[in-house]
Amino acid sequence: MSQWQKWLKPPIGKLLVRLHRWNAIIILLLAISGIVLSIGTIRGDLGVGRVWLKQIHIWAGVLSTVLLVLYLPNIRRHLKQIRNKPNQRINLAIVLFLLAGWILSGIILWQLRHFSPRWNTAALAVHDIFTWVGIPYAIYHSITRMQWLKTPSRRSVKIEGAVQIAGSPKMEIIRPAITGKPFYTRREFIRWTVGIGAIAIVGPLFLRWLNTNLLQSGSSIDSLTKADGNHMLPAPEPLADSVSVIGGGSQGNFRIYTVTEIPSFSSDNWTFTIKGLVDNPINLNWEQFLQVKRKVQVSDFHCVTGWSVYKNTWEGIPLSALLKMAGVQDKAKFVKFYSGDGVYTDSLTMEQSMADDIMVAVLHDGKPIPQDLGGPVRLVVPKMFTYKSVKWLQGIELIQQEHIGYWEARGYDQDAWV
Ligand SMILES: Nc1nc2c(c(=O)[nH]1)N[C@H]1C(S)=C(S)[C@@H](COP(=O)(O)O)O[C@H]1N2
Ligand SMILES: [Mo]
Repeated sequence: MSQWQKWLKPPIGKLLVRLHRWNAIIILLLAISGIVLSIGTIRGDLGVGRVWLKQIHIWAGVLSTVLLVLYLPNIRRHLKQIRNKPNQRINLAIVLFLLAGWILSGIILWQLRHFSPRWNTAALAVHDIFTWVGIPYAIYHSITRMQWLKTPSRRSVKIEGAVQIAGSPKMEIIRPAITGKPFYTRREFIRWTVGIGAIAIVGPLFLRWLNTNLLQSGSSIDSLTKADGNHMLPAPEPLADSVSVIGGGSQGNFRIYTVTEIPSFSSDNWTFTIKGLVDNPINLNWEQFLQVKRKVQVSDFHCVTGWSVYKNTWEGIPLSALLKMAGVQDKAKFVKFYSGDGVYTDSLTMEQSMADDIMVAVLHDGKPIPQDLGGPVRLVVPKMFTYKSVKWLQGIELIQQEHIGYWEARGYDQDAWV
């Protein structure tokens, strides 16, 4: 066998060690990139790095799939090797189960346009839950398997009943050799400590996450409404359809995204502007804005990262009505949207902007949109991924040249149709 062949076809033991090491490195890379990606509040700091990080995460996932594929043909021999080691068998089962869940849900999220929003939402939930369980498990596994933990505990069994020999530095009596079996070995002790410690730390965080992201929907918006930092007076009077929440109440949970600090607004200085290639530029204060006729619609909300919120009852001004008020000139080819955060923008073509379900929304399920969800006023573009749905909308400009939006400039697809 040449060196090359030897490298490609190592003895099973060596192969498993090698796969194990690579798997550990890649899981670490996936954990770090995935956790950073999932933190909504640092999106702005990451900028274009977010899109890069997502690509790294995806390709690390592909690599981890390749490792699994290289491993699987050897599984029978591996099982034979560990047939008398129940802990290792349990560990193997857990690891394979975790990898399968991460890989399958990851593929759906990666190719989300080929799956329905329901599949995407389910895949994201699986991906997240597996991470909440799997990463603490991986940490537990790596701590409890560390070599320095292994050696003394093994030794302690061997020297049971022995007397320490003076001048033998490596000998160490872990517990006095009184009689019979110890209650636990040092290794078991550490395993339990690490395990219980991990559950004590991660458990409450996980439950909180579960509660805000998967379980309650209406009530989490209620708490956002209570904590709302906007001061918009008077409060908008909901229409009858909003009061009765004709959509029955939204289903699912918004993840709060922003690329800046979350801004807050007051009716004292809030304005809404339409400018650019229009015959009647518009500049409304809050009270005037509330005079404009509103409508109610029910629509779904799909983020390109995989989560959705269904059956939102939005009340607001149809974009087409506002554009009509402003008198769009023929020269105008694109509609540009400005967020009051001073950073986020996006745009639609003139033709796209005519869709009658695009709304400049003021109420969600009969209540003012809270600050965290883009209130007092946000854009809603139901048929497109919601990076188009600009939060804290304060300005619209009619322009001739195409404008590339915040996320599109950082790598999101120009084509945002769901
Ligand atoms: N001003 C502003 N608008 C924004 C964003 C943002 O970061 N800033 N994120 C967009 C993205 S990617 C999504 S999915 C939705 C999320 O809305 P939510 O934070 O209300 O859930 O807002 C969109 N509009
Ligand atoms: Mo998004």
